[in-house]
Amino acid sequence: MIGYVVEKGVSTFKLTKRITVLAAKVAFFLFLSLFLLGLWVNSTRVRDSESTDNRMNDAPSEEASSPQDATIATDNPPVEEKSTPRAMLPEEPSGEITNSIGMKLKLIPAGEFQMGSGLSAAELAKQFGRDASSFENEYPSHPVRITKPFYLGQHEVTVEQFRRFVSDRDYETEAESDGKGSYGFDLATGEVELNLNYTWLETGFQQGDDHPVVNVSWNDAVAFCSWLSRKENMEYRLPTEAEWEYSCSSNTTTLYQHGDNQDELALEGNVADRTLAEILLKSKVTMTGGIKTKDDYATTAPVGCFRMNEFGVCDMHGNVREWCQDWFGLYPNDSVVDPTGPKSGPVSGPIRVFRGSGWHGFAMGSRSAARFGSSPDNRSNSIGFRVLRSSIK
Ligand SMILES: [Ca+2]
Ligand SMILES: [Ca+2]
Repeated sequence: MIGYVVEKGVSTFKLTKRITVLAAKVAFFLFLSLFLLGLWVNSTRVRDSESTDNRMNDAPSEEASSPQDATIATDNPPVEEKSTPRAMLPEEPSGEITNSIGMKLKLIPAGEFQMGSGLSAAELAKQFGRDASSFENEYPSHPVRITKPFYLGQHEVTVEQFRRFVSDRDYETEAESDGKGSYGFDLATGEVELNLNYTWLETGFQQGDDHPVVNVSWNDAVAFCSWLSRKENMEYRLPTEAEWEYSCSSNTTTLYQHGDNQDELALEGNVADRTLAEILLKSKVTMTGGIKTKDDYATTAPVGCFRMNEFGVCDMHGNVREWCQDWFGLYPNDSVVDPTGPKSGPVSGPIRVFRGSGWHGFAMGSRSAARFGSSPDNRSNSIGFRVLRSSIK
């Protein structure tokens, strides 16, 4: 009985166990089926999602011309990249750039130099046969630090470049607008004449489009810079006197960028030379100064005819004199950083600086340290300008 019961109990136990095992298998199968079904549904959703994203991302490039797709693209913009927009990146300084009017500009590095004459006024007076007082405004020689690189026009502003400004702005130079005209030069007579008919378009001598513009006042030059600044959304201006001398001397301490021999100016600057002297022999005028060598130009030369200096700029010593930004003032006694000159003109009258010599200037005035000044509304057939552009926008 016990055995039966036991047997029966065993039998009952075995039956119960089989049912339990079977139920477990069914449950496991159902669980596995549900699990696999779940995986499949989730996978399908992911695929649908990826497919939709691809369509959204592809739409602008594939159907950019479709207004409808353009709207879709706008409503569902692609994920924004975290990179900085290109326009916001700082501009990489380049050794040379060409601007929107074809003007080449050279990158002038930051640095230090000794501004003013390195020779005493007595030594200069002896060398050039002048009174020492002719050089007194070049002292004291003082250290100047230029802290930022800048772009400087490789050449003086040309007639063609100035014409673009005049045409675009419908601009009238001061020589045209104030009824006084400017200065012309007649090679046949050797005479310089102030005449209403003389303007930047008429100088009395032949000028091509690639010659430096002259008969422009300081005010005209500043107006040109303002026009170019607005046109390119960059800062253009006249160089300060310190920036000009730093660029002209270009790491040299001699009178000229090539050395101290004035007759070698013929290699790197158009000044009053034997070419002009020989032509004037036929006129009533006799030229008593000027270099003994020939630079082959009696009046203005096309810009860039002469060799460039160490900074890559041309015609700093000659061709035309160049307006600078500063009011004319006395030099400081101590070292200065990025000087901009006096805040106003001197007591003797408002005078703006111009630097370098020109086609009828003598070697004395071609020196890197030589200084000149004139009223900002003055104009001359030997004064032009070049521009400076900040290196970073
Ligand atoms: Ca010359
Ligand atoms: Ca010049």
